[in-house]
Amino acid sequence: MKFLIINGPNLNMLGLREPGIYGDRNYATLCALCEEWCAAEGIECELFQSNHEGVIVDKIQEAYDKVDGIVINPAAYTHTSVAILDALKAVAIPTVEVHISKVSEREAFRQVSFVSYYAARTIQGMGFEGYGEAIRWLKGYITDSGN
Ligand code: CA2
Repeated sequence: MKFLIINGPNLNMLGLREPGIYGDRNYATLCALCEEWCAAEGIECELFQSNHEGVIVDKIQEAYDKVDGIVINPAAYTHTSVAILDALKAVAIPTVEVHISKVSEREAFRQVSFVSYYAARTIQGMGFEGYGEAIRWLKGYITDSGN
């Protein structure tokens, strides 16, 4: 089983600012943890980060027929991007949306998610551990549904 883990704009800056919201660990630590969590489940994983909407759309399209599951934190594009939603729908790969912070308790604009219209589950407010929860849950979802 292979997962693609996508992180959107500014997540490469984790740990540098706003530790009260996103914690004090950096993006390299998040990647190492995701690799560990996937390895523990016997899942091959590819990590990808981009600050550009079209590049994320291209990456999702390239995953068609090559990847079994997608874990995505679209960051700010969560709240604006119909293009990322449409790309996920186009490739029809089982997907979990993750947010480090509890977006439902933040500004009104963060409470809108286009990606949620497609994602099988949204995990928020669990910090980095939310990616681990997403990886384990998505494996079970794919296995149980024969996806
Ligand atoms: O809680 C999340 O994971 C978010 O997806 C993170 C995004 C934000 O736009 C979403 O509303 C919620 C922000 C990503 C990174 O932002 C940073 C800000 C300052 C310093 C480092 C990263």
